[in-house]
Amino acid sequence: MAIFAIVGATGVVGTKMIERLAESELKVDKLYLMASARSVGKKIKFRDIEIEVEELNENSFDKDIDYALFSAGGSTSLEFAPIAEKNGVIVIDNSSAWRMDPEIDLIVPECNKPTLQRKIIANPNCSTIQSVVPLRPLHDAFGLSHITYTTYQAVSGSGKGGIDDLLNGQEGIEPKKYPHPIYNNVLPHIDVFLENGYTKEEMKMVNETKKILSLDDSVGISATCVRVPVLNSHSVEIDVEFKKETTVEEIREVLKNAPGVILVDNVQENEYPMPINATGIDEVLVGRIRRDISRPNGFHIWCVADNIRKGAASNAVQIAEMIEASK
Ligand code: 2RA
Repeated sequence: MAIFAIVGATGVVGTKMIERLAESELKVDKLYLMASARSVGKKIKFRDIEIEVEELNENSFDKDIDYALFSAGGSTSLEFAPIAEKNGVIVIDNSSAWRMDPEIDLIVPECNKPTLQRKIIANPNCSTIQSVVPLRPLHDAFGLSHITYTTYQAVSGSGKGGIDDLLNGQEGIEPKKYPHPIYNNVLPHIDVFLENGYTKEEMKMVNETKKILSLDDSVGISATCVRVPVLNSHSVEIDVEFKKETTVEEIREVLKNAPGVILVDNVQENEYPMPINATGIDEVLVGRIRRDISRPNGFHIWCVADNIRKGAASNAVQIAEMIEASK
């Protein structure tokens, strides 16, 4: 039995957190829904009850809350997660604010376990989560030596603004969220550009992968992140090199038995992972596994996952499920 709060309850991810928590087998004694002042009073259904959204403020965590799932942006997390933590709440935070703090656990339940050194746990970036789920067992089996990611990210990753830009773009309406139209277009630009020429999203993939899989600096990682005109579910091409020699068959065998992975790899029947098949499920779909023809021990792996479920809401709920199961 546990008492939950969802902070940012009316956003795209917050709404999915409510839905995913309702699906969970967790016993939820009570759920508080918190958001900014403009959503106060809104009623949202959770299981068979209606809950009124309340305003998030510094007294919100005076109540007896066990877990607070945050998806309200970095500045809200920086301000309110420590207040919740001080009140004994386990915070599972979907923003990037805490992810690279050395005292903070960055958790994908299929890959690593929280130490709970602090009561704030970070939920990784969506495209990182779906990539490390298949990479964890492959690293354990063959040892990663190099990774190059190329992503094809859906507009739902930008929240309602991204979805609106794609749908409005079909009607010829100018974009508001993105600097260019996303309808009938592709943007090699996610989050802000940094001094090294990479975007923040690309560096999130690099740094978070290292932290989650405890990789040392001998493992080179690079990423190119691209926004595509797809409503939901991100696709990632993982170009990977292993330390140990292996084969496509051995990689398939590992992934067939990997937690959180569904192998969809039968090109003779045109079967491979696609966003339309990943949306609505928590598993990461993996396929198109092939040996790189240009170098030894290099392979290509295509993976697709629902960025709002496994890439955000479901991963957060699974972290709570993991902690509850360990009690
Ligand atoms: C995106 N990674 O897809 C972000 C969402 N966290 O833009």
